Amino acid sequence: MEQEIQRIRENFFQEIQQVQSAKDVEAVRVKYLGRKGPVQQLFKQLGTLNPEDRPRVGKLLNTLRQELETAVKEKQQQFKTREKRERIDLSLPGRKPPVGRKHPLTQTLDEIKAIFTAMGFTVADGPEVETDYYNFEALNIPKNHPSRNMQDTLYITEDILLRTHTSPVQIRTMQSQQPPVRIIAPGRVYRRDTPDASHSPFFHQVEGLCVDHGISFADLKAVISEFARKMFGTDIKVRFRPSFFPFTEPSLEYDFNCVFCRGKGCKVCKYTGWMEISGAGMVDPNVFKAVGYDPETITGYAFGMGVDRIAMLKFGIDDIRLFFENDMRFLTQF
Ligand code: 2U9
Repeated sequence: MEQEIQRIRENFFQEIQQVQSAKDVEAVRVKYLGRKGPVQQLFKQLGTLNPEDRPRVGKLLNTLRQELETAVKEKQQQFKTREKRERIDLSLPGRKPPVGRKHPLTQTLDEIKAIFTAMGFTVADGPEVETDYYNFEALNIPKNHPSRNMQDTLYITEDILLRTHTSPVQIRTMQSQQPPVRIIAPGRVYRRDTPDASHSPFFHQVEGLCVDHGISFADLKAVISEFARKMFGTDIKVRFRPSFFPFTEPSLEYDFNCVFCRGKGCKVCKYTGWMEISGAGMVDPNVFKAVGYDPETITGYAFGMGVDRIAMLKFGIDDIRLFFENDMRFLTQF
């Protein structure tokens, strides 16, 4: 019987070392320690031994059963701990939910709005589908002006179109209130353009308008210069050049120092040291007449700027189409 006990011990420990799960451990326990298992069968045979051998063999059998039961318990505990660990490890840090972010154009527009509202402007809004009257006629743009032709403007009907600038918002605002007016009009505008690195059939503008008694060209230059400093840093320089727009007289175009070389000259600014930003001017008297303001008693200035262009300069982006392709590899950089 001693050889049989040793054989059972060796077979059991060989099998228990191979188990891969709590289920395997239970199968080995039932096989060796169950009612029909070899250990139980040997206990039943104790009665057939000589009386003087029974105590010694019984002790050996009890020792065998304890060894096997201890080994089964240890294995069961191992798998219980591992399962628990695999199930929930409360010591792990929480999973941070992905946080969204504002689009670079929205970030830029928010900053432009903050700069101008700090200077006393309010934000005005208006329809993107406009009439020929509000988009051109009221802005002193004559019927035969090139910007009105089908090459540049997206018409819906003969006199309904997608606005080419946010100027109609200024007209609507002046129709709805007497001076003073101090607004910025941000929004999406549409041009019949073939998309390329610097053109898009739709883009984003902010136009400004300030109308009151005694508004001068100096006020316009001051507000544009302050915007440049707030947006691109206090060391930025601004340049004003004569220009022409049907809705302003006199008109100018304004340039900022190149934000990359700060005016020294580089590839981005084509070694001029300057970046063209947009246009502005004193509101043309015909525009005031169109809205019922008296050009003899009030004056005002207006300016425009392309948000996409400002954002491209601010973030160093060289292709306007990147704003609209929703590529998360691009958008998650801002
Ligand atoms: C009213 C009167 C005058 C708005 C102005 C510009 C000059 C200008 C550019 C903005 C980006 C064209 O698309 S763009 O490149 N705009 O250069 N805009 S003056 O003048 C107004 C507006 C409204 C009633």
